[in-house]
Amino acid sequence: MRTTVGIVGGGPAGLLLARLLHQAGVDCVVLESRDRAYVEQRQRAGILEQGTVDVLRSCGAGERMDREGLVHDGIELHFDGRRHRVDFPALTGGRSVMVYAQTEVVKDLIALQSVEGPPLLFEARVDAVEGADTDSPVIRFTHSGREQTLHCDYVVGCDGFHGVARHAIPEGVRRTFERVYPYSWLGILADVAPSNDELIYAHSERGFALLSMRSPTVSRLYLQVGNDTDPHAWSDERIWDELDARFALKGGGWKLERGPITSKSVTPMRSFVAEPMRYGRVLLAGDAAHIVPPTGAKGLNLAVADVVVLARAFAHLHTTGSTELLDAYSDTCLRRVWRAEHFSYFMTTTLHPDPAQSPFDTRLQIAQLDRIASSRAAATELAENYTGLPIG
Ligand code: RFL
Ligand code: PHB
Repeated sequence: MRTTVGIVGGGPAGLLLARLLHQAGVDCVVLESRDRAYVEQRQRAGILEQGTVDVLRSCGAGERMDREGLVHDGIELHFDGRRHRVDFPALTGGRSVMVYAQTEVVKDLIALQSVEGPPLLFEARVDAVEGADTDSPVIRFTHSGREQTLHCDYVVGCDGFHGVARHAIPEGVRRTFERVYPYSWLGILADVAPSNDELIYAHSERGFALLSMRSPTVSRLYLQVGNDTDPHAWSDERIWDELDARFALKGGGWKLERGPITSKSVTPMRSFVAEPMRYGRVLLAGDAAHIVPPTGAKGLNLAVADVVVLARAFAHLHTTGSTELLDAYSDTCLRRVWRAEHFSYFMTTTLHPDPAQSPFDTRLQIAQLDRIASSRAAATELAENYTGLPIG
């Protein structure tokens, strides 16, 4: 088997890259280790930046998103028993975000690809990427119990944080930067209408809580918990009681509605960057190259920005024969990646009490949140980052 661009991983990064390359007339093949149902049901991100929405629309994957997605013009912050709304369009010259789950983006991209191509193989586990520093790197994978080889002009690793492609970059070349946080998120899905029209990010001395949603009838909520928490050690009642306590406002005025909980899971929080994002003819995109803690809602959006830059670079190579944009790929992406790393770190450390922190640290967090609530400049900084900086 031979192709121009071999794509390892059929998550949002791999699927969108395949779509953009297909439209640019560049051959590619996607190899995904899991089956289709698993990939379509993996619960993850919920917030699409304006730029992500624009890309999905322009590549023909925006029809259901525009019908079912919910445009959000702001978020609420709860802290010190108070609430404050951050108005995105007013602070950013009209930008907003869309609530449309990653599961739905993935379903839409797979549906398009299964009709129009390019080839997408499920249950094709990549074992190794070899020859990054040659003109023809190869992907070794196992499909239907048979070991196979895909010869490529370029390989793109879109295989997430636990993928294998990153290891094609030699140890001596690769630098990694990492921070692990002393808390995790317990996430639930509940069959109940969201109790607020917009997301609520809540700081409290009991820990962080987030109210999000998947649809007008399904709520998605998160609680800060200790690392290594067993989600099933938390009864439904304990989860709702704890959410109530963390969202509580002085003087009341807002109520969290309860409903049947249909899923519980725990996600650790990590910041991670691998540099460079390219070595020879192997390139990395999305979570394969960088992870952010989910508090800034940036992970999926960064993956989309990477593949937009990459697809442009391959299209440029295809039409002009020049590798100029490919050569600039890593530097172009890393600038945006580090901005998002900083924002995600800022949101995380401002909103989560560290279990080891002192009352002094808690007062500093409240002072920072109060600054966002009282200064247009501070609120604008949050709104610009949250709605997303321009791609490329
Ligand atoms: P993915 O989605 O991990 O996809 C990688 C794919 O590669 C496959 N794979 C392999 N295939 C073949 N051979 C191998 N050896 C392979 N190894 C792995 C995997 O099966 C998988 O299908 O990475 P990608 O495409 O880079 O996409 C990144 C996003 O999934 C991720 O950044 C976001 O989900 C992060 N994230 C959020 N991002 C946002 O932008 N907004 C949010 O609101 C948001 N909320 C979240 C999140 C992530 C969360 N979790 C669970 C980590 C909330 C949570 C709770
Ligand atoms: C989600 O809906 O899953 C979600 C929303 C905002 C975040 C993280 C996750 O910051």
